[in-house]
Formats: sequence, structure tokens, C-alpha cells
Amino acid sequence: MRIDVVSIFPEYLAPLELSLIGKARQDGLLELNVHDLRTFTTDKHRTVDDTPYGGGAGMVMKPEPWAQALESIAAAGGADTEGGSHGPTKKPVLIVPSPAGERFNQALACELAEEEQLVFACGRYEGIDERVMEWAAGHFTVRPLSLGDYVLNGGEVAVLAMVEAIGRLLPGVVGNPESLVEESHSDGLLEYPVYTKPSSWRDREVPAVLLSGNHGKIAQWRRHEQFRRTAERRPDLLEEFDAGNLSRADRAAFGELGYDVVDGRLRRRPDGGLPD
Ligand code: JEK
Repeated sequence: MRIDVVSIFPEYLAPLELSLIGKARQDGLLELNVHDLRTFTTDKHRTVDDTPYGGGAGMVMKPEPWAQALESIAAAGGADTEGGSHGPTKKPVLIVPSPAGERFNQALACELAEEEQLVFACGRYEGIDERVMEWAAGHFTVRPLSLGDYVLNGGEVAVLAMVEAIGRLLPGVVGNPESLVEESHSDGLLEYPVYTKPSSWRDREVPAVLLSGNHGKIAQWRRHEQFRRTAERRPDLLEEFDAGNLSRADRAAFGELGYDVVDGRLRRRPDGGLPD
């Protein structure tokens, strides 16, 4: 995979050289290029922003440097065109981090990990002139994506997170492919808690079942911990949960958490409300 990142703060992307992604680069699984948007300006002051049409607070990124940057990246082409191939070639995906984007999630990370070339456009200020995204659709598949429902100062931190989430899915990047297999079997529940040695630490014991050697009981305990945590921390995930094939023990565990199974879905039991 080839990844290009455009930013006015290219140093912000330095962590991508480290750890997992740095390793993938060294192993030739990933080609990563970080570009300074200002090198695509033509004025003496290397201006990248201007005041917003229609008024309002803050500044907006000017379109011209973005078009220059993206044109040069599109022309450089993915691995496919490097050998001079003239066959039909897939458009690279242009990811534009934005608080107004579609929410980035694991399913999107999996999809994007299949692409030959990803380009990330890191905005700053109040964002990038919208015409850049319209124009870029001629060269790229444009995906405005949000890391989450909070406001960052620019796209760089979102790109660090997205590249790490995508990069670890590339074949050969994660040291232990077993953990990826386990992940792909995850059914939309939160993880169970994990423990390591010592078995007793500051008067806290590892749950005895994990030391029992009874693998059936361990699997069931972990699964019920997933139910408990998800009900407590992310009840929204239980609305999508497929409860159609739960064992009696699983239904009982959800029962204790205040959920019944109705038509293969979990339904929160009315809690009776507060006494007046
Ligand atoms: C890219 C510039 C900063 C700050 C104005 C007014 C309510 C904010 C842009 N999950 C995510 N959060 N934030 C980003 C993100 C932020 C960015 C850029 C991504 C480029 N900024 C900024 C304020 C505003 N808005 C209405 C929301 C816009 C992000 C991602 N991914």
C-alpha cells in the first residue's frame, strides 16, 4: 500500500515512522510519504489560508495549494502505474478528516486496508475550501471521515489514528495474526478484562476461574464479562447485537443485566423508575 499525507505540520506525522507502521515501512509493506502543503504555494509568504466568504470566525484553507499538492500526488500514481501499466487503474482514495465527516470505524479501516493508495488531506483552521473536494472527485474517491464527535484543531491527529488502525490490518504488519483472527470474530461487544502475573497484587486477586484450567468455564466467564461491560459502558452496541442464537446461560446472564431476548434482539426490561 502507498500512503501520502499532506499537512502544513509534516512534523506532526513523525510518529508514523515509529513502531508498527515504521516496521511495515522497513519491511516494504507500506510506502509512506508526508508532504508539506506550503511547498505547493507560489507566493512569497507561502499563504495557505484566507477569510471565509459569507463571514464568520476563523480562516479557511485556500484551494490552489491543495490542487497543486493533490495533482502532483495523483500524477506520481500508485504502485500500479509505476511500472508504466496502461490498463484500467483504480482511483486512489482521498481521505479528508473533518468534524463533519462520516464516522471512522473498524469496518472502514478494513475496507481501506484493501486499497492500493490512500491520500490523507490534513486541514487546519476551519477546514478546506469545499471546491477542493468537488474538484478532487475527478482524480480520487473522496471520503470525508470523522474520528469522533469532538472537535480537534486539525486533521493530523485523526490521520495518526486512521493510519495506525488501517496499517495494522495490512498482511504481515501485526506480529500475531491470531489476534486479528480473534478480532474479526468479535461480535460487536466490548472486550473482556485481561490479567497477567502476579496472581495476587496489592491484595487484588485475579478471578479464580482464569486459574482453573477449565477452558469451557473460562470462555463463558469472559463472554459474560463482555455482556456486563457492554451493558454498562456501551448499551448502544446491544441494540445491534444478534441475540438469536444465545445459549440458556447467555440469556440468563443478560437477564441478570436487565435484558430479555425478543425476536432475536435484546430488549431492556423497564426498570420501574424511581419511587416518588
Ligand atoms: C479536520 C480543521 C479544526 C475546528 C468548526 C463548527 C462544530 C466545529 C474545523 N473528529 C474530529 N474532530 N475534529 C476533526 C477535525 C478538525 C479540523 C480539521 C478534522 C481541519 N479542523 C476545526 C472547528 C471547526 N466547527 C461547528 C464543529 C471546523 C476531526 C476529524 N477527523
